[in-house]
Amino acid sequence: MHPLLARARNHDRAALARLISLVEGGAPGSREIVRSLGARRWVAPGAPHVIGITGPPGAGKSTFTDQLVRLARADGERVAVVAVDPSSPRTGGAILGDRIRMEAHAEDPGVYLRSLSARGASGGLSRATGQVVDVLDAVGFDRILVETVGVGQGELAILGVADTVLVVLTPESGDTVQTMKAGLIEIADVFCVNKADRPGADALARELELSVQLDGRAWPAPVHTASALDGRGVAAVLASVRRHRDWLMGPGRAAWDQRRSEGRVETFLDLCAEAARRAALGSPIIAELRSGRLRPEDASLPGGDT
Ligand SMILES: Nc1nc2c(ncn2[C@@H]2O[C@H](COP(=O)(O)OP(=O)(O)OP(=O)(O)O)[C@@H](O)[C@H]2O)c(=O)[nH]1
Ligand SMILES: [Mg+2]
Repeated sequence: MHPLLARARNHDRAALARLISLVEGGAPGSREIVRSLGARRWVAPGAPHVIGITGPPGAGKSTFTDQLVRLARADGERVAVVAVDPSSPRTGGAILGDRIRMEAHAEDPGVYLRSLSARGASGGLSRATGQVVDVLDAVGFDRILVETVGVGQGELAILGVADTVLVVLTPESGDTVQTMKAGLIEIADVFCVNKADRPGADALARELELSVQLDGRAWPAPVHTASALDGRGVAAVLASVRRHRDWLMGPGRAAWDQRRSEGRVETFLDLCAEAARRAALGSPIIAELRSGRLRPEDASLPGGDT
C-alpha cells in the first residue's frame, strides 16, 4: 500500500490532500497508485454512495451540498465533497463562498472537502474526478458528493462517476428546462427545485413531474421543492437519494451496471486522450507548429490519420 494511502486511511488529512493532488495531476506514477486503491465503487453499488449534484450556475448546489453534509454527518456517515471546477464559468464569489463553507467543517474528521479545477487536472477533468473519487472511496468515505456546474453537456460526464444524480434547478430555470428537458430527464435520478422561497417553484415541479411520468423510465425521478438556504425540504431530498441507492442495489442493478460500463469506457478514453496529449507535447512537432513551419492540419497524428 502506498504510504500516503495508509496515512490517509488513518484520518491524516494532509496525506489525503497530497494523495489527491498526485492523482488529480495525472502524473505517470499516479496510475500505479490508482491501480492499487481497490476502489469499491467499481464492484457494486452502495458503498460508497457517489452522489452527483448538478444544475445551472448559482442554482444553490453548494448550499444544498452543505445541507446534505450536515444531515449525513448527523447520521454518523463519513462524507466527502468534490467540487468540480468551481471557478468555471462563474468567478470569485462562488469560490470564496465554497471556501468559507469548507472551513466550517475543518475540525470535523468525518468530512473532507476538495475542489478540482481544469487547471490542476492535466487534460481530462472527468478522468481526474473519477480517480479522486476512487481515492476517497479507498479511504473509506460512505458518501461522496460531486458538485458540477452543468445543464448542457458538462453533466454528462457525471454519469460516469455518480451512482445517483441530483439535478438542482430554481424557479428561474423554466426556460432551461424547456430546451433541455429530454437531457435532464435522461440524467436526473432526483430533481430538486431549489429556492422554493421564490415564486414559481411548484409550477416547475409539477411540469417536471409530468415529464418524468411521460418518459416512463424504470426509475421515475422523484421531484422535490426545497430551500437550501434554510434547509426546508432537504431531508426529503436526501431520503429520495437514499431510496435511489437502495433501488440500485436491488431491482435497479442492471441500470447501475450499465452506467459503470459506460464509466469504464469513458475513463479509458480520457486516459488515452491524456497520454496522446503528453506524447505530442514532448515531440518536435510542437516546435514546428510554434514557428509556423507546420500547420496543425499537416502534422501527422499518433496512431495514424483518419
Ligand atoms: N433565496 C434563496 N437563495 C438561495 C437558496 N439556496 C442558495 N441560495 C443562494 O444562491 C446563491 C448561489 O448559491 P450556491 O450554493 O453558491 O450556488 P451554486 O449552484 O453552488 O453556484 P455555482 O457553484 O457557482 O454554480 C447564494 O447567494 C445562495 O445563498 C435558496 O434556497 N433560496
Ligand atoms: Mg457551487
